[in-house]
Amino acid sequence: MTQLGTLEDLPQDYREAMTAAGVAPLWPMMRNVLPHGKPNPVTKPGFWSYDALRPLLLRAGDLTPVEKAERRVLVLSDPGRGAGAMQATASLYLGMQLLLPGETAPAHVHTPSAVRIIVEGQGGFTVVDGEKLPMLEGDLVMTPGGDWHDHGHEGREPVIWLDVLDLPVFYYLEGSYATEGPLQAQRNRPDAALVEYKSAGLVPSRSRHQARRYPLARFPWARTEEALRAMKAYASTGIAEVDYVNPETGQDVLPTMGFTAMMLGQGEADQPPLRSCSSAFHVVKGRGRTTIDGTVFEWGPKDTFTAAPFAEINHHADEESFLIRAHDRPLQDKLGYYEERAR
Ligand code: GTQ
Repeated sequence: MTQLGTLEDLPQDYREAMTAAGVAPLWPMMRNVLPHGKPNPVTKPGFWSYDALRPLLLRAGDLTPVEKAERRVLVLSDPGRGAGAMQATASLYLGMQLLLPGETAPAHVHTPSAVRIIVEGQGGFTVVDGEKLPMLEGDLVMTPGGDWHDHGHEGREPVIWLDVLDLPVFYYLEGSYATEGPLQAQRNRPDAALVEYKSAGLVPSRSRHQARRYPLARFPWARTEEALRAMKAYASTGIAEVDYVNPETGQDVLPTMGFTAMMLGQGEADQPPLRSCSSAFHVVKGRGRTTIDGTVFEWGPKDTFTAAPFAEINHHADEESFLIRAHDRPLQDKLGYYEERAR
C-alpha cells in the first residue's frame, strides 16, 4: 500500500492558505474516507439488558408525564458514539418506549419510518392512517414514513415496546421532520392482519382490490413463531429464519430497513456470514450468548444488542430461542453495495 503524504509534510503557510480558502487536501484523509477492503465503523457492539432498562423507563413514567414527552422513550446509544448518541448504529435508531394505562401519545407524521417490536404489556395500540393495530408481545407493528400515527393504551399495566427507526439516515440527509395533528378517527374494523392478509400466499383479488403501498402494518408474533417452528421441525441443519415482507410485492417491508426473525434450537450455534449491513438483535424469548467482534454478550428475554457492518458474529443458544434482527440491508441493496462474505 502506498504511503500517502500527511498534513505535516506541508508548509505551515500553505496549510493556513488552504484553510483561509475553505479547502483541505484529500490525500492525508484518503484512507479515512476510503479505507481499503472494508469500512472502519464508528459503531461498537452494544448491549442493553432489559432488567437495566425497565426500571429506568418506569421511573421516566413517574418523572415525566406523556404530555411533557410526546414520546416517552429512552434511546439506546451506540457505545462507539458515546453517551447521548441518538442512534444505535450508523443507520438504526433504537428506543424503548413506555405508555401507561389511559395515556395517549399524540398523532404525528414524519419522514423516517418506525417499526415497533412489542416487549411487554397488554392493551396498547397504535393507529396508523386510521387502522387500529393491537400491540401484543412480539408483534411487529409498522409506521411507514409519511403515515399518520398515534399510540393509545386501554389496558391496566404499563406497555413497553422497542422502536426501530431509520431516523439516523434522515437526520444525516437533513431530511428528518414531523408534523403534528389531532388524534385520528379509527376505522371500526380489525386490522389487515385479521382481514385481508390472514394466510401466507393469499391476497385480496387484484381485479377488485387496490393494494395500499404498505398493505400489512402488523405482523402478529404467534404467526411468526408458528412459521419458524414448522421450518425448524423439517430443517436438516441450521437455524430457521424468515424475512418480513410486503405480502403484495414480496419485497422488504420498508425501503430502508429489513426485519428477520430467527429460531435457534437448544444448544445450537450459528455463524452468519460477514454482512455489510449493521444489525440490531432483540430477544423475544430464550437465553444464550453472542460474540460480536470478540465481545461476549450473555442474553435473556427482551434484551437487545447491536453489531456494526462486517462484524464477526457467533450466536449460541442455551435454550430454544427466538430473536428478531433489524438491519439496513434493504437500503444497501438499493444503493447497490450489500455484500455477504463467507468466513
Ligand atoms: O412513536 O412516533 O422512539 O416519533 C422516536 C420518534 C418513537 C413514535 C420514537 C417517534 C416515535
